[in-house]
Amino acid sequence: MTEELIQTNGSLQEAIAARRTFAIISHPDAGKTTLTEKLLLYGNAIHLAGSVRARRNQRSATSDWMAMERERGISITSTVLQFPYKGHVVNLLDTPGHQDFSEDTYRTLMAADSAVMILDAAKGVEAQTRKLFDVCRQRGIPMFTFINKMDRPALDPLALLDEVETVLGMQPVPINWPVGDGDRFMGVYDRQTQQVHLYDRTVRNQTISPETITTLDDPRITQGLNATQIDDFFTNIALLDEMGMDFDLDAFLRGEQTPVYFGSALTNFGVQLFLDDFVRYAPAPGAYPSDNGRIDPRDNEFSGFVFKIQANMNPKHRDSVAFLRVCSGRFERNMVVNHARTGKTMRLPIPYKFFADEREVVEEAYPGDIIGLPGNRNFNIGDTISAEKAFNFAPIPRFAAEHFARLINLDVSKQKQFLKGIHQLETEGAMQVLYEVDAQRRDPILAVVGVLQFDVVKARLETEYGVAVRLEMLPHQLCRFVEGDPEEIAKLPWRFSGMMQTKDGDGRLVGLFNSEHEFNYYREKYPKITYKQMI
Ligand SMILES: Nc1nc2c(ncn2[C@@H]2O[C@H](COP(=O)(O)OP(=O)(O)OP(=O)(O)O)[C@@H](O)[C@H]2O)c(=O)[nH]1
Ligand SMILES: [Mg+2]
Repeated sequence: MTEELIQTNGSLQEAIAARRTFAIISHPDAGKTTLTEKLLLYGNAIHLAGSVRARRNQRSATSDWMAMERERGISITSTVLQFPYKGHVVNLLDTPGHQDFSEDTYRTLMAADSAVMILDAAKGVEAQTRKLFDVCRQRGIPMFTFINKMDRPALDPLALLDEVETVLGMQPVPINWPVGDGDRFMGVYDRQTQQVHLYDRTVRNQTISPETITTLDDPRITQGLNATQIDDFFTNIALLDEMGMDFDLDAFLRGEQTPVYFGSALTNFGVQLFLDDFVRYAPAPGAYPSDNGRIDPRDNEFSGFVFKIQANMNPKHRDSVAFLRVCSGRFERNMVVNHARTGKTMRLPIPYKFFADEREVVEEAYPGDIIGLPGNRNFNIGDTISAEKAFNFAPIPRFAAEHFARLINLDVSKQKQFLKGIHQLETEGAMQVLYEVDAQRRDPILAVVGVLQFDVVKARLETEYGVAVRLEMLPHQLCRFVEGDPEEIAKLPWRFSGMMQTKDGDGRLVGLFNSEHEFNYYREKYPKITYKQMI
């Protein structure tokens, strides 16, 4: 596990100033998990980097710990990793890129003070990157850009910058510039120090890449490049200076500028330069809005909110863990806190610090830190806990489900496990659970944002709860809370049209509609009924 965290027995202010809490976001496959792994390598938190899709006898990536993630080589759920680096405490959140899991990514972004957006150098700004970028914009958090996979044939770096500017409407400021690309990607030129960092590759890219630091007149820089590449490189770096593309920390913190780093997470080129700048420029933990005003991290009263719940992370610990972002004050083990939603108080005897699926009990935590609270404590995503006054941080919205399926337990003798499993997965926000009203069958109906969530629920019920299930897809595409006079609601042609009346866990009526078109038709025809978005 990680080396001991820097002892911050000093003031709360010092502890806050040392913290950097950020999420890595991008379109699927741009290299978030690979970069995470390499940041851990350079942060000395792991000694050998694993790969996302590991071959037998080879390490796999630390942050993709779930069996299905390792089998498919994709991230399904976000992962929390904490490690010390050069006098700072870094809290890193690796997120899934696939849009079917975007609700998880969204929740995780709520816990971050800044984000690193990764672009694939051959693809530029992709659809999902744009959506996640919008979320970061709404939260107003500053963003770094890492242009990854430079070890493959890449788009022209200037064209990539142009795309960031036009598509995302943010001024990109290249902090470094690539020397070559593809097989001829030698390293990067650091515009601030005017030094060139040339790297050598290592066996399976598992260890830190040896680096040569030199100046622009070193003939080794151009050895591997052809005449056009040499010409482009020198023309471009001169052009960037002429264009006055200089980094302005305040503009970055306001979200107007994004510093851009070129590199390759796979071969480790440019990773350390990025990490060093990251701890230097990324903001320390900021204030959060609540129904009790903005909560400043320097406030002496401890407070935080749950942004993620996850069970069965490690075969040794099959418990459910609520992940809490500390927002203000100092958290201490055994503290008694208010749980605003239930109005109860509780003691927190076992707070954990997480490193993917590994955990360690901590005695204290500070704003920006993420702690795991184990045991079934009736936590829901979005819950606030605080040491003195009870209040609520701004709620975390839910996404509207667009896919529905009946979930059938194939082994009746496992009914208890089945119910336990779906209750847990629903608490985690892996899906929403509905029950058909007046139906003969009591099979739950799962409502999800993306169909891959069905696969995850099925696989997790099988591996974590030992229950075999079958999913029966339903044709519905949209759901709404339906409210109003029951007689009026009964007039809707539920059976005739194939629409479905269901109830959620709180007993609220949820209508499933076959299409947006159908929904709009009935909404106009039965105006006395109120339809509410599930968000
Ligand atoms: N050539 C090259 N391949 C890379 C680089 N970074 C990542 N990859 C590969 O790209 C694939 C996807 O990488 P991941 O790190 O899993 O990407 P991700 O963004 O975490 O993907 P999701 O979490 O599923 O969205 C893997 O096969 C990586 O080995 C890079 O710098 N160069
Ligand atoms: Mg990943």
